[in-house]
Amino acid sequence: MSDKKPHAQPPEKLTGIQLTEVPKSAVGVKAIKSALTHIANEVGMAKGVGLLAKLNQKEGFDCPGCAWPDPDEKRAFLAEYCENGAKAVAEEATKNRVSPMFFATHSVQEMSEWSDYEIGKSGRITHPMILREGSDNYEEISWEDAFNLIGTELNKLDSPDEAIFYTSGRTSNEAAYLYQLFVRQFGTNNLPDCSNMCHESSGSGLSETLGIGKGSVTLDDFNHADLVIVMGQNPGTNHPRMLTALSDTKKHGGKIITVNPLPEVGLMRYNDPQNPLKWIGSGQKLTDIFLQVKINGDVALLKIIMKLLLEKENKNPGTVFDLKFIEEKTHGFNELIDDLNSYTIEDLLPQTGLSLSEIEEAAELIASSKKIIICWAMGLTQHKNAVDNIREVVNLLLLKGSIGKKGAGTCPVRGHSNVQGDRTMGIWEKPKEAFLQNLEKEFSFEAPRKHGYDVVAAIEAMHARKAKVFIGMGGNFISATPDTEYTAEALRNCDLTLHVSTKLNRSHVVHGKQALILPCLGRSEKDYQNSGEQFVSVENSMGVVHKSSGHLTPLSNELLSEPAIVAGIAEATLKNSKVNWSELTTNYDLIRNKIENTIPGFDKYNERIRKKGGFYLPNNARANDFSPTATGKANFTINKPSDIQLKENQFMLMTIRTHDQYNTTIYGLDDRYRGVLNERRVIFMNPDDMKQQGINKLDKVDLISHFEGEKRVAKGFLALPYSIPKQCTASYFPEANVLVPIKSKARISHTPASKTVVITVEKV
Ligand SMILES: Nc1nc2c(c(=O)[nH]1)N[C@H]1C(S)=C(S)[C@@H](COP(=O)(O)OP(=O)(O)OC[C@H]3O[C@@H](n4cnc5c(=O)[nH]c(N)nc54)[C@H](O)[C@@H]3O)O[C@H]1N2
Ligand SMILES: Nc1nc2c(c(=O)[nH]1)N[C@H]1C(S)=C(S)[C@@H](COP(=O)(O)OP(=O)(O)OC[C@H]3O[C@@H](n4cnc5c(=O)[nH]c(N)nc54)[C@H](O)[C@@H]3O)O[C@H]1N2
Ligand SMILES: [Mo]
Repeated sequence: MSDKKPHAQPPEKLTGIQLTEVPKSAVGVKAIKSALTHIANEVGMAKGVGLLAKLNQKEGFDCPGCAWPDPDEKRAFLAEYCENGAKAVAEEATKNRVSPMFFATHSVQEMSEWSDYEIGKSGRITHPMILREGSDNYEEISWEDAFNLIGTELNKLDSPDEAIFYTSGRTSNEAAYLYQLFVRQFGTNNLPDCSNMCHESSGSGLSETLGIGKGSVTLDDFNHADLVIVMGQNPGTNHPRMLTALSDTKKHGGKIITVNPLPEVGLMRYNDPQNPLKWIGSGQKLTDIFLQVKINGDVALLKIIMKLLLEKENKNPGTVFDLKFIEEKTHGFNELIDDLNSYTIEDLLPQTGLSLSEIEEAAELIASSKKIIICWAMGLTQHKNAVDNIREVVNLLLLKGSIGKKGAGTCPVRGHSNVQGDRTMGIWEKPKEAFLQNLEKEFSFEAPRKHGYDVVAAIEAMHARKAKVFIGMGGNFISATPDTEYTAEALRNCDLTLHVSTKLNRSHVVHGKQALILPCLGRSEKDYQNSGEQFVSVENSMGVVHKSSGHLTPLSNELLSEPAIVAGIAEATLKNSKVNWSELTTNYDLIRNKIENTIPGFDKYNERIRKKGGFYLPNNARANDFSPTATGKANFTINKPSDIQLKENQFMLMTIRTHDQYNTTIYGLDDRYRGVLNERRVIFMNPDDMKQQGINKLDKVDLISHFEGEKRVAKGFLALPYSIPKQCTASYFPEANVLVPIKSKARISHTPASKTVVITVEKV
């Protein structure tokens, strides 16, 4: 093998940018055209349309796109999908195949020189593959040999804590449950997951304040809200079906405030995809008040809003705050008021980049609204003070009594389609004692108590050779994680890296001494086990657990389901397990029975999961009960604005998604809603900042991140003037991940701070 190491970063090559006007509204004809083009190219039209008809229907399969819920009642035939859901399905059902012949033809080094787009478009993996030590090409391996090799490597470790078991968020409840059970029987809680990089800050902030780490609203609440505030989220791209819910809020007379450094098109105007008469034209206005906040200015903004509300409340007591709710249900109100009084608006204002009059207008609307929903995603959760962001959101809702009642509450909008379910199933490095005890009782073993590594700690452990085997249940670890070069060293330090995957990705080429790829069935495919055809279940962003049944014939006879793969690994590894792994996977009802016996909320799981639309899990915050918190009440908390000080010529960089990607899977090279076509290596900048730096439109620049005296460089980006606050910039994930320092993470949740990267921009 050559000394050259396979590339962990996408190549620096530019692809030929074209700029267009930023569209005025989202969805509409272009979205439908784009969806159909992806379907036609990847899957073929006839099969593709059949697939879409099954998507998110009560008898169909769950969209692998996002975790936005389906309507409880009416579901339009052929309409519960969106442009990006169609792209997600097209990616999975693609005609392209990565076969043993493909691997024989393309070395690991060669594939690492391709862009993520090219890697992904190679297609679905058809056979289990192994990269042997010293070899530059993957070769076929039997399932049995693969399982035995894994068992041998795991049992060779000095301690079970030397293995890392990562999970991405597409894994079904059934597979996730078996996986965590196997890992705990093996003897570790090293179960980091994509959630650590995603909504962990929401979980941390919400559990402490409201006693549940999940959101409290249901889809129907959007029909009853006076006001929906959307913070740090781009639903037009990442949760397109949410636009229907926002549109419903408007239809019922509610208002929308958007808080975002970018005027994301989808939030501004929208054409209803389910009403063809409305596909053309300028669409419906969604956002009533747009607060173009500076990156990481949210705590400062929320504090100003709460100070303005306090002023109004003091003038007319009982008209702004819900005093009865505060008195009966909450803890720490006086401390919050003292904290608010310790700040002045003048001190806070510069962090927001907004004028006081803009904030006053928003505060007025909040003051007069009784039922408020606050939605958020990565714009709030990926900062050093991300947990503060979430807790400050909760403070505002509590002041208004906007929780635990119809039309009001918390709405952290989840990403991966089953990321919430995976956590419910025990994919967590910090399991609760009661959960472990239930497992022990049901399966007669001693579960480990020591907390495991989260994503950042896992990378550091592999880097230090404290962990030597990496197993990924889905996902694309090298491209999703921060500090690409550091993480690559960590993975290369491993004795074995193993990925259970559907499609080829960069993590397959940045590998340990030996590497395995185990190909699995996708959501859209039928899953046959000994007792016949199986279905799986998933939990959406609003805590509804429902069924998902594949529709397509599996692309290769060699694929196994995720539960079957876990069972295979478990049997080859565990010598004294009392679990009959292969029997459990003959019929997933048996796994669901075990879930019912060990996890609260799943009574009569097998019966209720067969009901159309599934069932809601219990949710104390929704039920206006905060007894699970430490104080037994909903807690007000004291939070800190950003403490990042930019030096002269420094900028804040947020790493975001284009309209044409699913995390690290690149569907295409366009970001249509931001007017950028055929190029991903761009940086959006404020036009005045560009002038000041002497940077012209489309100049080539290098991005250099600065953290505790360390520098990291991403080369060759095109500068684009854009509507973004001063000193704020944006670039795309995963190209910019190399700039995110491993140690730059949120307090408490440890989520990488991928939205607050301090950079300088240097003209090449
Ligand atoms: N098509 C598609 N769908 C997806 C995904 C995908 O990649 N593609 N990914 C899925 C996953 S896993 C997730 S987690 C979600 C992600 O969904 P989003 O969170 O919507 O995704 P991002 O692109 O990270 O966008 C973050 C948004 O926050 C804003 N923002 C950034 N920093 C700040 C800040 O400091 N304050 C405020 N107020 N706003 C800020 C950005 O301008 C941007 O609009 O989407 C899920 N759905
Ligand atoms: N800089 C920066 N970094 C980020 C983010 C950011 O905003 N900025 N966002 C973060 C967030 S929110 C998240 S959630 C993570 C995402 O991190 P991951 O979940 O690790 O990444 P994905 O790109 O979603 O994983 C895609 C891969 O999953 C595999 N796959 C797809 N479907 C299936 C399936 O059904 N089963 C199995 N076994 N495998 C499957 C395919 O092989 C595909 O290549 O990235 C994080 N990283
Ligand atoms: Mo995510």
